[in-house]
Amino acid sequence: MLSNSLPVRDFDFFASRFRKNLRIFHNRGASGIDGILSTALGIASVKNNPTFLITGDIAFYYDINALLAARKYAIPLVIILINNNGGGIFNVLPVSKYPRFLNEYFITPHNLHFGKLTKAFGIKYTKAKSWDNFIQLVVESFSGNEACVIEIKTDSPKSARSRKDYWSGCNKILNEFIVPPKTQQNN
Ligand SMILES: Cc1ncc(C[n+]2csc(CCOP(=O)(O)OP(=O)(O)O)c2C)c(N)n1
Ligand SMILES: [Mg+2]
Repeated sequence: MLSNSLPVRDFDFFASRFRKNLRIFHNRGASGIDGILSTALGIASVKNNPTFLITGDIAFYYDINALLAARKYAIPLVIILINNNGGGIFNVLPVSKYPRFLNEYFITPHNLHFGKLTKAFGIKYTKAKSWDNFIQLVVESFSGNEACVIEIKTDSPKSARSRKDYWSGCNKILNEFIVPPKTQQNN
């Protein structure tokens, strides 16, 4: 399952088009970030295949009480928590031009310790130390029979800059291929 905000957008933009055996769920509706974890647990509780949730930190925190159900019913959901310490999406929206309001009212950084929070619910937790380590943790999680959280810490302003560079690089390449239509000459 994909959470709202950047996870669903990034998946849309960057997921491989060649892996067709994935089944994707999401609560699109009005793009709410509430109830994401509960929905994913509901899905994982009735599926036989490994089920993953890719979520941002604020969406995860909104519904963190659902971890109690995860433990009580031993639901084997693998939660991939992308922690950029707030609503990173706002760094790429027009509101990012208003630094006076951006942090306090939109990004809302919290500095929460998700390791401690997750463990307080009795849920297994690991933090990925590198990309290779992340892949290894995901592979290991396949064989688990209970919920677990794999946290990835990211730097939101840095990611916003990488996205900008990526898209301007794409524009540059595309512009080289697009021949502008010839302007009509008046005789
Ligand atoms: C219930 C609800 N409250 C508030 C919002 C407004 N909102 C949209 S994205 C977002 C931040 C989400 O942060 P996170 O889950 O960490 O994802 P990120 O933007 O960092 O990818 C908020 C608060 C919403 N969509 N739904
Ligand atoms: Mg976030």
